[in-house]
Amino acid sequence: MTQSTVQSIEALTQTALDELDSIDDADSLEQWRVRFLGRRGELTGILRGLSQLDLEERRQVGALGNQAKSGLEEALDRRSQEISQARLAQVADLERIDVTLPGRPVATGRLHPTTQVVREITDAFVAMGFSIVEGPEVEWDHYNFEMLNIPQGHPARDMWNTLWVDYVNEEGQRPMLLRTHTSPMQARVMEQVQPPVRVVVPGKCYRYEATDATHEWHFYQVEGLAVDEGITFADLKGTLYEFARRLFGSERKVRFRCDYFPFVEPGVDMSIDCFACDGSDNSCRICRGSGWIEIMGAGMVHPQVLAGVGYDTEKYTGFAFGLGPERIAMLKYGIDDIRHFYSNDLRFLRQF
Ligand code: 2NM
Repeated sequence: MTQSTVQSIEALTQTALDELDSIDDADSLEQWRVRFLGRRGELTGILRGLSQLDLEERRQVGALGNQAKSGLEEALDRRSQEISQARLAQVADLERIDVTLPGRPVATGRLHPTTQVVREITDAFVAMGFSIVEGPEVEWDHYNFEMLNIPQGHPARDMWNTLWVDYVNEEGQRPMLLRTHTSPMQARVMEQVQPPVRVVVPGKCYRYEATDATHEWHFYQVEGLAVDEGITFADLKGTLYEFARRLFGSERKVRFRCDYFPFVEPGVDMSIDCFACDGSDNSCRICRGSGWIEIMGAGMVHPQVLAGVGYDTEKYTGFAFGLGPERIAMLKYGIDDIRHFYSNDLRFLRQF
């Protein structure tokens, strides 16, 4: 009896130690502990049978059993430590950063070339005391045309091929449209505030037009307006000259010629001298040998427009101007087709 109990304790200890060697996770380790050392475990089972032995045998086998038990407990502690150390090493390995690897590039966005040029233009006028205001892209005929001295049936309406909103009022008219220029906002400003007024209005405009290299059906405009007592054509010239030098270089010359816009009188267009050639190159891509590049329209605000917003035309005069930022960007960067701006081709956009 004693002999077989001793043998089974030894065999059990050996089995337990053998199995412990192949355990490498905490869950299996706990199962092992329950199986061999738990209250209903195999070693406990053997030791419980001791009560049937006589006193001397019980003492001997009991001592052996306790020895086996503490041996297994030590082995368990050791294995448990080995397992958690291995686990820590594994985690450290996963988290190790190889600082010699090349970095992953962060893809950054950028401002659209139109936005960049719009800001460059408005910055120039802000520096001269103008404020920036913005208005709605869906407008009333009233602000887009009527208030700007372009009544219904006026032949000048043909200058703007309009996209009308499909809304018909009680009189059977379509009074709503996509603004064809940003000037309706100038009318809104004048309606709201008395002079002095100095504003620039950047924004998107729409025209019902076939597109080609120099025409888009939607495009941006920056328009400006200054109204005060004693404003003259000299103020217009000085302001726009300063603008031209700031955008195209301090050595620029400017030229004004007569032009027609129904909301101004007199109306002009302004050109700068060609920065690509001296005007003698008939094949110059920019000026085609003329030596001049037209960059904007302008004029003295028509008294009819001033009166329309309730200004005292005996007291106040003003000048206004309008230009296309895409055209300015095309000149500055040598872009040959306006359609590049809104085709969303990253090969184009990433160049700016
Ligand atoms: C241009 C050319 C000339 C202009 C006029 C006005 C307003 F509202 F004051 F009458 N706003 N913008 C104007 C004048 C615009 O663009 C080529």
